Amino acid sequence: MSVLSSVLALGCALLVHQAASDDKAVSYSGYQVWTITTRSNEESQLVLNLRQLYGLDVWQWQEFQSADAPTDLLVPPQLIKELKLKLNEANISYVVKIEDLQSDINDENPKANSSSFDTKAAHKMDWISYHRLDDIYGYLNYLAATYPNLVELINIGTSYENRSLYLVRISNATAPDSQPAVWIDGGFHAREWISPALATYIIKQIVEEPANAKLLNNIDWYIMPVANPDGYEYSHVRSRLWRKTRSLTTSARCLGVDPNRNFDFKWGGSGSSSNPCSQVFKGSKAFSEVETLAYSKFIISKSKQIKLYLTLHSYGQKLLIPWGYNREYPSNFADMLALGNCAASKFKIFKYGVGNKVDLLYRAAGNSADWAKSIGIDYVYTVELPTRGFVVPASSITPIVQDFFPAIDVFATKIATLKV
Ligand code: 0X9
Ligand code: ZN
Repeated sequence: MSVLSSVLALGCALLVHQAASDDKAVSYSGYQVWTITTRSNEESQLVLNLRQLYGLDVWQWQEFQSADAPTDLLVPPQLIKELKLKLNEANISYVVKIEDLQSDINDENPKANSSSFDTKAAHKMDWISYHRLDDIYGYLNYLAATYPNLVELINIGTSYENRSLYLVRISNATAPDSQPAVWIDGGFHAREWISPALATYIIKQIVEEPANAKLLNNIDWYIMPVANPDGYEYSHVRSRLWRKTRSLTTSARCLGVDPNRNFDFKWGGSGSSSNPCSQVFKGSKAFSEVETLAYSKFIISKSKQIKLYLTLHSYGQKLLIPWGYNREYPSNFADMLALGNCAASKFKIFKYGVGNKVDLLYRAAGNSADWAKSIGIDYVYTVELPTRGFVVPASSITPIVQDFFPAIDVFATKIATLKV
């Protein structure tokens, strides 16, 4: 094992985060996010050592790029002084990206619940605020009831904490499973609130905007806006930075599995951890989580049809192509890259990087997109949306989702030509 990979393994294993007491939300008062820019392998190594030493939550980093590679770190108030000193000593530059995370959290969602005052509205969904699961499911229900010939609400199972796992099928086909299909999900990682917002926006555009009717020609859409509902709700009411599921583990202190390390392809490899307290905990076995198991069973049941798989995450402004377990490329990589570049060329406000997951980020064995590719889906992408962190003012939702939507047309045009 190289020095780098042994440090990485340790770094992942030692990640710590705040636990919420039963009734109170976790406070991030005084917490900062720093962007550290390393200019050499030595500097990257030092930052990795610091991550490991202090058990820091890393929000974003690149494993194999040393030149000017930014790392975003969450710095607890009690470590600010010491870490500053360490970085200054090593002559490593950094900027404070977020001065006080709690004030960002307080300002993030000012209109929350405001639409619920309108008791006559058929649903409470909009794209000027982040919504709780009830509002999102209420909207899916509303669509299924209002457009019964187009939208079917599908319950694929129940979460660990007993919430329904819902997705919608949008199709105007008369014969079932006769045409190519697109899969889109959001809300894998609980704290990445922009992703359910985009998934629901895409649903709205396809179902409710007559100008987009062409997207229904020859394509079935399967869209699951909240793949990890327990984590999503927990991130709303208890701990804004929650990422994982909420299942019990062998550690009484640390709950939850990273759903994006829990899939049955190269499960347990690099970039995942066997420590339940880690943010990238792989779980006790592949598909240990009821959510990932139900999700995988449904996708397998449609695997002949599904030609495009998009899993929406934040953040990083990137369109990522498998494999992610190792620095390797599937046989149709060039084809996926060409389509990805074509889709990304539609973005006007945000410039996305398009490329292999490990080249642009890091290794992450057991991730869902690798699994989707491994079962034979042709075009597979992980989207890292263009936010500046996990906590993003709700006023940013509209520009981000509107900028993204034209890419859907590019993907659809390609997929509609494929044979089932
Ligand atoms: O680490 C992840 O699961 C994804 N990033 S996130 O910040 N949304 O958690 C990235 C998964 C992409 N796959 C690889 N980098 N291998
Ligand atoms: Zn994510």
